Amino acid sequence: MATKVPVFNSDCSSLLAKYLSQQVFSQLEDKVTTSGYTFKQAINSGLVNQDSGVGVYAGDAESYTMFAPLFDPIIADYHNFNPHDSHQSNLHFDELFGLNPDPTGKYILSTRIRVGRNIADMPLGPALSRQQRRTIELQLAKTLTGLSGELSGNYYSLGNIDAETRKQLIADHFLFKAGDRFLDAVGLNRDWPEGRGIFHNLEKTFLVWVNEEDQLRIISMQPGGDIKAVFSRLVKAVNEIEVSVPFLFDQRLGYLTSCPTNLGTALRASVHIRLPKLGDDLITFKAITDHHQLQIRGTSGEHSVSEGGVFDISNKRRLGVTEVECVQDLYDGVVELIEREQELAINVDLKK
Ligand code: ADP
Ligand code: ILO
Repeated sequence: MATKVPVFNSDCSSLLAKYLSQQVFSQLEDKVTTSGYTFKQAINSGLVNQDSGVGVYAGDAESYTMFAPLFDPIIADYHNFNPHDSHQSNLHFDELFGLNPDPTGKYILSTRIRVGRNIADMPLGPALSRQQRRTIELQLAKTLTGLSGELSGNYYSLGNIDAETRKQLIADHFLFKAGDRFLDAVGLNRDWPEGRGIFHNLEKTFLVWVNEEDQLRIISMQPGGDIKAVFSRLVKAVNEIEVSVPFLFDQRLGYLTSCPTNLGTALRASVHIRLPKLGDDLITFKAITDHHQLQIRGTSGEHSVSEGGVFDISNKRRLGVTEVECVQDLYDGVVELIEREQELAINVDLKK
């Protein structure tokens, strides 16, 4: 007799719960990829964490084909991308329209753009062995410390960073947190902290996270709202790293990442922006972010809350759109958010 499909809590709204039918579960429950990643591992995070938005992770490139009866509808739903759509890349930052949506610096505290990357011919993080993770760390530390000019910096293995410095790096938004329960449930925290680390230049405007959710998170960030400057530094870094590190890429799905939300461009362009009035008018706030396909996160990243009226606003779609379009979405949305925030502030003043 077929095993019964897992039951979700009544308030669970993950894409896993939406698309894991009895038929899909029966079709996939015993499947294992060649790197030994099982379907049960792929769905475990969403079962353990019923507050997941998505709930699944891939363990390797093959997960995206073998588990397609579940993954394809999740990808289509999240990215508005259908199985026959194709993905195009465009990293020509000069094609971005607009420079700084907040030239006086009243609203935008900082801008950050990151891409996720993984290494060709390697499993993704959830299925990596301890030895593979160590090999990747060594390879990346060597490549990154060979960069020059504005990109030159040092690599710090997580285990060698003292607790105080680590805490400060996280508080300053430069370093990933430990113990993420979503990653934990898919085995992404195995052997922690071994094999993980951070590379950064002196100014901390260019950073690379090694072996967190993806093998590389390439990050460009700086105070203020000069989105184009941040984007151009990111493109430069990605192009230089790619010369020595072949990235895992798929014709249909673009850059492959362990979480399906990051497929395609794997790019998240965000601003930390102070919007106290819109923060008190969530209906208007959400209407604008939905219109521009933007996501609202808290001040300390995903699954965190907003502090002092500061929000993390970023592009939601990453697949089936180019890198330039992802960043343009952020730019256009931020312009409208600032206009609306100003109008709300004037209305409040008039009522006084
Ligand atoms: P990711 O960007 O990798 O999807 P998170 O949402 O966890 O992951 O964010 C990682 C870190 O980057 C967090 O500390 C978050 O506050 C910080 N961050 C994101 N956007 C910005 C920004 N525009 N300015 C400063 N820090 C940011
Ligand atoms: N698995 C989590 C996170 C999804 C998207 N975020 C990241 C960091 N990939 C969830 O389903 O909510």
